[in-house]
Amino acid sequence: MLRRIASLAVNCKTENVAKFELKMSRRLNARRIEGVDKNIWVEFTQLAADYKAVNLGQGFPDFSPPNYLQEAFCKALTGGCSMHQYTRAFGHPPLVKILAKFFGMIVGRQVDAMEDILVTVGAYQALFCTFQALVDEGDEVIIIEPFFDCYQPMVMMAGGKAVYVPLRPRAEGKLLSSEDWVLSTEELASKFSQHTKAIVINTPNNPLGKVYKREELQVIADLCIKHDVVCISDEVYEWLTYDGAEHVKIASLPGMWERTVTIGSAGKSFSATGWKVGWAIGSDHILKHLKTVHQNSVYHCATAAQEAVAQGFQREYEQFGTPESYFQQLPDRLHHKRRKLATCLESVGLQPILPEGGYFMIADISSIKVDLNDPNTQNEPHDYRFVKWLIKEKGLATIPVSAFFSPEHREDFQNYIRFCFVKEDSTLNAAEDILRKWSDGK
Ligand code: IK2
Repeated sequence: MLRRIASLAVNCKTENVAKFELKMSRRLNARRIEGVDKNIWVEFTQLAADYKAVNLGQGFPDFSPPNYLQEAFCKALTGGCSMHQYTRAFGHPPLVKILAKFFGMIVGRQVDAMEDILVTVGAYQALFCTFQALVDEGDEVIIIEPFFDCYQPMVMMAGGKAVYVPLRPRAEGKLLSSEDWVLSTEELASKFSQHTKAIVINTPNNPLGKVYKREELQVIADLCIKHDVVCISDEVYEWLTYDGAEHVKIASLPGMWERTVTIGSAGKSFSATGWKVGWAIGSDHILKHLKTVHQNSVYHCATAAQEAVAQGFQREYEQFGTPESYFQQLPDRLHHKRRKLATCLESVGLQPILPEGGYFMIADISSIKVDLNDPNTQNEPHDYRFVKWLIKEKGLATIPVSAFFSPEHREDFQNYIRFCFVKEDSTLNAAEDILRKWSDGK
């Protein structure tokens, strides 16, 4: 009897679900999310977890933030009632004050803590607020390829049209450094039109590691000024440059502060990606529009995490330019890991492109011959199939680089995969082991 009742209940539930689905089958989803449902991080992070692969895929450190920052978070948590309640909607006052001081020092101008800064849930939300606030139906946004994959769906969801311009290898033959990937000034200029609202740059770049030189930024700045275009500058890896490469903020070039939104991430700055504290900085006449999106969506970010990041920046401000600064220690530590990974890749016949900055290194896989006859992946780009094979057969997770290109140019860039080197040496050693055994045919 009991079993019959249970079975009736299940049938009844199934019928209700079916009816509900039938009723809503006209169109449940909004049109603006069509075509943006696939996400590289969702797909490959899951695959890496399913196969318990050594993970050089997603860009997060597998080590902890500096002790002083962890202590600051613990102190914030025990710091009384206010740390557990809402704080100022556009950014916790101690955080916006120190960000204004810090970035004012770097761009060489007065930054207004209350007007020119918005604290967000990671750089991701800063990007989302920027596109939603500035891009209208029919506006064009120039995106430089390769690009962090979320720019394109965010432009689309705002009703805009992405217009792509690729960084291209400077010359045929061996490409040893991200420095060899350059923009053609003529090609870039040809992309600006009366519909262009904004251009997105990312320096140091994910996935290539390119750090734009002052002269390259000046070309972009001149075009922005000429065509009255906003520059969205994603600088989440700003402290991570190697071999003397200099990170330049485009907002610091003449005439650019007024038209630039600079985006940053405490997650990347302090190796605390799970805290999800980010920001947008720019002139108040732009920032006020981002705040409108923020107040109508997220409104407040986590108070204690902001307090700890504020303490972190306070310490960095005091130690700036000294060996005690984490912004100096982290790139020193990563410099060694970058060399270690490059040497390993070269020794197994993968040609790495040495990044000038950031967390990642891409490598050419065109000389690697493996049997990729998995019928489930036949229609996918070569690098997707290769990465899936590497995860499933060898237990090593990386990311296909064609995911960072537009559909128009994806085909030309199917021979690279991306490795993340912000990992413990033990993780890099485990990856090296896998690659060596594979290359030795074991
Ligand atoms: N902008 C860029 C260029 C990023 O790389 C990221 C984080 N990327 O991490 C995923 C990966 O590439 O493996 C963000 C913005 C977002 O930063 P946040 O974590 O602060 O939201």
